[in-house]
Amino acid sequence: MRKITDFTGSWLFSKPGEPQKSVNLPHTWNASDGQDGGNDYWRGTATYTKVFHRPELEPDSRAVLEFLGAAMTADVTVNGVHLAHHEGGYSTFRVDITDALRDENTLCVAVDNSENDRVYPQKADFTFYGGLYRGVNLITVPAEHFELLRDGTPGIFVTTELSDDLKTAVVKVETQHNGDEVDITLNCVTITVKSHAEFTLENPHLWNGVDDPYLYTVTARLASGDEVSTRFGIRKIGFDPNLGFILNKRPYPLRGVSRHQDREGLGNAITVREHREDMELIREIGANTVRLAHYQHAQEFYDLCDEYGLCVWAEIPYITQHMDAGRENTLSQMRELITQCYNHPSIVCWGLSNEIAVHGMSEDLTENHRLLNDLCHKLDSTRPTTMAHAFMLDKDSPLIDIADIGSWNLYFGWYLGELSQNDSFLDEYHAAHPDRVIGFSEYGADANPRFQSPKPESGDYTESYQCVYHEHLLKCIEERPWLWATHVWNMFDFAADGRDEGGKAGQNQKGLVTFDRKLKKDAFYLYKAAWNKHEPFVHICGSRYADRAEAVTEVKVYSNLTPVTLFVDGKELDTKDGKTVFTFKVPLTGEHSIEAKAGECADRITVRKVSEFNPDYSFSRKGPVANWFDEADFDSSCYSIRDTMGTLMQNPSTAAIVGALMAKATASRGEVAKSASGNANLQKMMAGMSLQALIRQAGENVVPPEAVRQLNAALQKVKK
Ligand code: GCB
Repeated sequence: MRKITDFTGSWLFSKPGEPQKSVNLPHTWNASDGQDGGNDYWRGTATYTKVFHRPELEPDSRAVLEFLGAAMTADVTVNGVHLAHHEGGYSTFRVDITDALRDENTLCVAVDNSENDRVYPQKADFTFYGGLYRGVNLITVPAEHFELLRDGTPGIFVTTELSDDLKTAVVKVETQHNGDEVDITLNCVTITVKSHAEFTLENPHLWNGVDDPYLYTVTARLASGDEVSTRFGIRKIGFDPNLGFILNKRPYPLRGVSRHQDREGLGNAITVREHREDMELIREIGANTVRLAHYQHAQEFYDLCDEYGLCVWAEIPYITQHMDAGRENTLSQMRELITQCYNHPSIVCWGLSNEIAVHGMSEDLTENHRLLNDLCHKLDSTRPTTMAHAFMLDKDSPLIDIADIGSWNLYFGWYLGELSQNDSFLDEYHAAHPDRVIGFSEYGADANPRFQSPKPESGDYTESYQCVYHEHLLKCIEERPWLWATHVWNMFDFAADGRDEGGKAGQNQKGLVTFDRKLKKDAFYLYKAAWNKHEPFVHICGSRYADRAEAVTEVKVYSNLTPVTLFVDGKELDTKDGKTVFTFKVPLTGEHSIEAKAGECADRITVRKVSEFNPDYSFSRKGPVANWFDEADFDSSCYSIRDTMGTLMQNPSTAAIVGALMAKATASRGEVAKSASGNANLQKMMAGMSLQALIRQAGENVVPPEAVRQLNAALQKVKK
């Protein structure tokens, strides 16, 4: 019989330069990243040691260790014998340790998250935690058993084929084992075969997304008693350039969010509790899809997606920068992802890479994608491949045609450009490529809920601008049902060690929910109002914007009900009909209680009239950024940062000044700055923007206020 022993307890952890300590798994040595600006972001090799007795084994039984996540590479040694080396921090791998066992055993796992040139990810906007951050199990199986070692296989694979009228399903079950025959059981029918069985189901109960995510279970059993089982779903998926995503023959636009797995204080060492909590929040917002970025997530999470009917974009961390030495690693991470996740009905596509061409194209990069794409098709003929492209990728790049369907990461209205450019980009691309299936794989804006503004602007990190941004983007995606999937970047704030901006070091704050999952930002309720059809609610934005200097303030209400009535100090102010967003103007005289009511639901905030804007609400006003200049700094007969990039690049002197700035920005941060130098599309777009707007969007850490002042002074020396 198969026996699984939990190996998460009683490990000794040792990291160079620190005394050994006892730890339990899951564990990462980077747990506090994101809270201290990455000062504690140590990357290197640490070891986990565990002593254990020989497990009870029948003759010819095997003992196999299962690692559910060792970031990023691991070397496994038992009693001094090196048994395995694994590269890739997000997948399961298993090691047969039988022949190295003694009565008392010492297991030692050296785990390494240091920089190298072959294991992805090496360059990306998230923290590369190190550690044994998921579970470890000891599995013992009889001599005759299902395969365990090859790519972390489940040993059983289910492929379903559903007839066009959705009335008949053929369920094909394949098993991997070393026995002579196997009993495969589905719906109380058992078929004995060498390894493959087929079942035909009439009127199958379909897996129908969030409406009815029905799951079947199939079990396979060998004469030795070794048994595996898996859940699966019966569904038909389709992708159409004009209709978008199709589930069981009906258009079913995928609208949802992306998720990184980490959590404040825990890093990536999370448990089922955190997975469930994340899923509850994603369900509350009413999403029907989740992009599990930018790597393989825990099996528990794909299981939850199966159970709740979310369609999943699954991907490997082939991201930002192609490495010539990394080809084998992309292939092995993809092989593991597909092998380990094949049976999840929630997964609808395999993501080959993310913004991989931002540092330029190469033969090797293209070839790597072809190989990956072929591998996906070979391992799975039922799901398409996709890629997330950065907006500046050449629209005719040969890369675009490699994957079956495409998707774009667009940040107009945040990193650069205007909100409306999201709409025009998508429309122009759709018109130019009517046969391509197009998705919107990322869009978002950072918000620190401490920051508030009556006049939200791109780049101000306010919760208020995040709302303005997402109101526009929600409309944009609602008007384009042909987008096969859209994913907000991101559902949760996450650790990004390289960042220090918006009042928080080490975090990307594009989440709709904070890193600790304790605070839902106002924009969370915008999507909840648009997508959640089951839980009536009303939400008043700006509860954290209590002190208001304006005489008449705007109060926005998000609700999935209509009409919404606003009461000020108990008196009815106005009632609005509409959908999702309800905007009211409220005159302020002192302290007011503002209440919104819709149906049975109500929400209340308190605001106060103050004489001056409360500087605590502003990130930029803390420093001199908002008041960089007096009018005296601008002589209109000379160049200045108010000129467009196009104008500045035409004059050799000002072009040289701007060129030097771009070089500096490139050195410090930003894919946009990096790729701008060699990218014609991007340069064209930037030509129409003022240098001041570009700098504001790049952020203070890229171009600090003093540098902006010096830059403007230098430009002012050049006569027009
Ligand atoms: C992107 C990346 C993602 C980043 C995001 C951002 O395009 O794909 O990994 O976190 O932008 O917030 O800048």
